[in-house]
Amino acid sequence: MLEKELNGYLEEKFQKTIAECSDEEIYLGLLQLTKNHIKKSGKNSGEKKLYYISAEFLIGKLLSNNLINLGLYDQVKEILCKNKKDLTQIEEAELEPSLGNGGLGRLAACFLDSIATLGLNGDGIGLNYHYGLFRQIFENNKQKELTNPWITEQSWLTKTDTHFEVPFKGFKLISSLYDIDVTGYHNHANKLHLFDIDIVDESIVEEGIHFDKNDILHNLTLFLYPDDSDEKGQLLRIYQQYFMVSNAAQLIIRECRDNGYSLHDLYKHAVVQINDTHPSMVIPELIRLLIKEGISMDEAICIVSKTCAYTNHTILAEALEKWPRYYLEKAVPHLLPIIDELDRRIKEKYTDEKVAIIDKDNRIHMAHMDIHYGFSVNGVAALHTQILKESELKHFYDIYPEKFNNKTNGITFRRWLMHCNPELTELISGLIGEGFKEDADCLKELRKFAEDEKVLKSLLEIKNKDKAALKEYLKETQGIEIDENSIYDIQIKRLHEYKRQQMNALYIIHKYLEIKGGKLPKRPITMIFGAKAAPAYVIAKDIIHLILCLQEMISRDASVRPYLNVVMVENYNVTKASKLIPACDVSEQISLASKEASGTGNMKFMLNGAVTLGTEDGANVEIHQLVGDDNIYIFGKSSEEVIAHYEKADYVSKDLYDTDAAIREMVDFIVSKEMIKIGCEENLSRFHQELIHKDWFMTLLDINDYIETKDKAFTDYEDRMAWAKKMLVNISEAGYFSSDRTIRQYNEEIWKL
Ligand code: GPW
Repeated sequence: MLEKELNGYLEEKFQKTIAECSDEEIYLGLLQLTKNHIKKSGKNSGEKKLYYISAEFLIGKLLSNNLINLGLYDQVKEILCKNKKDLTQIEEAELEPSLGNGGLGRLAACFLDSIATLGLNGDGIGLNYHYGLFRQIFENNKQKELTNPWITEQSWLTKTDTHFEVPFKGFKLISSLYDIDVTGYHNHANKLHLFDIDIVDESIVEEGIHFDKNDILHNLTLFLYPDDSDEKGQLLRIYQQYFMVSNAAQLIIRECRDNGYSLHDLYKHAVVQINDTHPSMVIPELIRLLIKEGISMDEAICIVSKTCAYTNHTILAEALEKWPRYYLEKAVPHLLPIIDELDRRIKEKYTDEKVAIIDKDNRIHMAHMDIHYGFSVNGVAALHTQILKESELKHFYDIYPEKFNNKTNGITFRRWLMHCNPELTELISGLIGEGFKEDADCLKELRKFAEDEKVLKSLLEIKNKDKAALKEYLKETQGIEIDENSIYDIQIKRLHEYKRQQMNALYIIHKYLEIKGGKLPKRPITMIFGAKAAPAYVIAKDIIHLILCLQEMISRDASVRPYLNVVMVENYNVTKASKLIPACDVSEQISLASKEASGTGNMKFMLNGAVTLGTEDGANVEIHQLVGDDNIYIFGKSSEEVIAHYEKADYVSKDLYDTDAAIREMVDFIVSKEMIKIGCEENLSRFHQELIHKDWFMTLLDINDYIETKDKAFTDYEDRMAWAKKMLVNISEAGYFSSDRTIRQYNEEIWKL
C-alpha cells in the first residue's frame, strides 16, 4: 500500500521507481507522502485553545519524527531497505531548520510534540526566519559564522492565505503566515504558525552574517536573533518581537470571533503561554486591540490578565530584558500609552520601586509586566523556581504567592530515544513491552533488571555500537579519528562562561600534564565538545580557541595522543546532538550552581544511558534525587554557597591562583610556549587574565573538586558491570523527564484546556 503510494509520487514527479531515485528525490517523495498522511490524521480541537508564543522553535529535521508519530517509520524503512535505500542516508537530504539558539528553543519544539501527542488543542506562534542560527566553521582554531539557509522550494512550510497589517512608527507591514504541521505520536496534528513578510531580501547579507541592521523592510525576518550587542541590533529585535506578537494577537482575536465567541470571554477560550520575555509585548498589544474593539481599558486589562501566563528561563541578570523606553518610542509608539497606564496602576498600588514596570532610568522591565499582568509565573526546575521565589523575584512572590509554580522541563522521547537510539528502544521493548512509548513512567520497570547480567551486557553492547557509529561519523564529517575503546566524555551546549566549558578545558590541561609526567590513565579518554558562541561574545570565543588549540596540540603529540583526545565538533546542532548523545559515557553538566535554570541535555543523556557528572544545579538536582548517590557524580559548591558569595562579593579568584600551585600550573599553561606556538596570543592571554582577575562564574572555586570527582568516575568506569548498572538505573528513572509529563502539568495547573 505505502510502497504503491510512494512509487506513485516518485513516478509523477521524476518518472522513476524507488530503486532508480536519488536520496534527494526519495526525500521529496517522502515529504509529500508524509504531508498527505498528516492531512488525513485530522486536527485537535476544543472549546479552549493554547497559543504557545516563542521567538524560537528549534524543531530540527522533521521527516523521521513525523514518520514515527504517524506510525509509518518501520514500514517506510522496510520499503526503502527492500529497494536498497537507507533512511538514515535519505535524512541527510533534509536541511535542519535551526530556528533557535539552544535549550529554550528546543524546549518549545519538544513541547509542541507533547501537546499534539496528548491531543491538546494548542498551536505554536513564532517567526519564519530565513536563516537559522549561523552555521559554524573553524578556521585557524577560531569560530567563523556563515549563513544557515534551510528553506527550499519544497519544504515542511505551507503558505496560507492569512495576512495581517502590523503598524510601526512611520510604516505598516503586511504579514504572510506559513504553517508547519506538528504531528502527535499516534494522535491528531497541531500547527506551528510562522509569520513572515514577503519583501525580506536575502541579498542584503554581506560577508559572513553581516547586514544592514537599519533596513527593517528587508531584514525583519532574515535572521534568528541577530547580533544584539549594539543598539541597532536591539532595535531590530524590538521590531521582530512586536511583529511576532501583533500577528499573534490578531490571530487569537480572529479565531475567537470565527468560533462565535464574544471577545469579553476571550480568557475562557484562549490561553497564551509567554516563553521567556521575548513575546511579552503581546500583553499591551492584546489590550490595545481589545480597546479598539470597543472594550474599556479596565475590562481589557482584566481579560488579558486572565489569558496570559509567563515562563521564566533564567536568573542571569543580563538575560532579563529591560528595554529603554525610547526604543519603543522609535518603533512602536502606539504601545506606550498602554504600557504607561499598566505601570501607573502598579506605582499607585506599590511604592517599592523594585516591582515597577518602568524604572527611574526609563527602562521597561518586560518580566515585571508579565508578572503583574499575567495569571501564572513558572520556573523550569524545582531549584530554579525556589530561587525565583526566595531571591530573584522575591518581591513579586510576596505580592502574588498564588501565581508562582514550578514546571520541571522535559524532552520528547520520540526524538531523544526512539529516533536517535532505535537499538536501545528495541532492547527496552523486549524487556518491558511497548508501554513506555505511551507512558514514560513504565521505564521504572527496568529496575528489576539491575542485577541481571545478561541485560547489563546487552546495554554495554549497544553503547559500544553507538560509540563505533559516532567514531565513523566523526571520521566522515571531520576527518577525525577517535578510539572507540576510550571513555567518551561529552559536553555539548551553547558556549557560556556560566556553563563552564573552561573548567573542562582546565581538566584537559591537568590530564595532559599528568600524562607528560608519566602518570597514564588506565583507559584512554576522549573529551568531546560541541558549542556555538554568540558572535559578539568575546570571552566565549576565546574559550573555543583554547579548546581547539588543546585539540591541535594533543593530536600532534604522539606521547599523549594514545591516552587523551580532544574533539570539538563543528557546527553543533540538533542533528549532531542526536548522533552524539547515544554514544556518551559521561555527561558533563557542570554549570555554576544556581545559574543553569534547568538544562535539558542532561535529561537526554541519562535517557540514553550516560552517567551525569554535574553540580547541584537546575534539573541535575532532580536527577540526583531520582537515581541516588551511587548513580551520579556530584561535585562543587551548593547554590546557597554560591549565592552567598555573590551577595558578599567575597570570591576572589586571584587568591586561589596565588595560594594553590596546582591551580596556578593549569591556568598558566594557557599562555605556555606550547600553546602560544599553536594559538593566538591575544585570545589566550585575554582569557588567562580573565580567569585570574574576574572568573565571574567561579571556575577556580570548583576545579579541584571537579578533577577529583571526574577521576573517581573514570576509575569506577573500569568495573564494567557496576557501570552498566548505573546506566540502567539512569534509563529507568528518566521517565519523569518526558515532556508529556511536563505538558500534562502545564495543562492541569495552568492552561486547563
Ligand atoms: F535567557 N535558556 C535558553 F532565559 O536556552 F531567555 N535561552 C535563553 O535565552 C534563556 C534560557 C533565557 C535556557 C536555560 O538556560 C536552560 O537552563 C533551560 O533548560 C532552557 O532555557 C529551557 O528552559
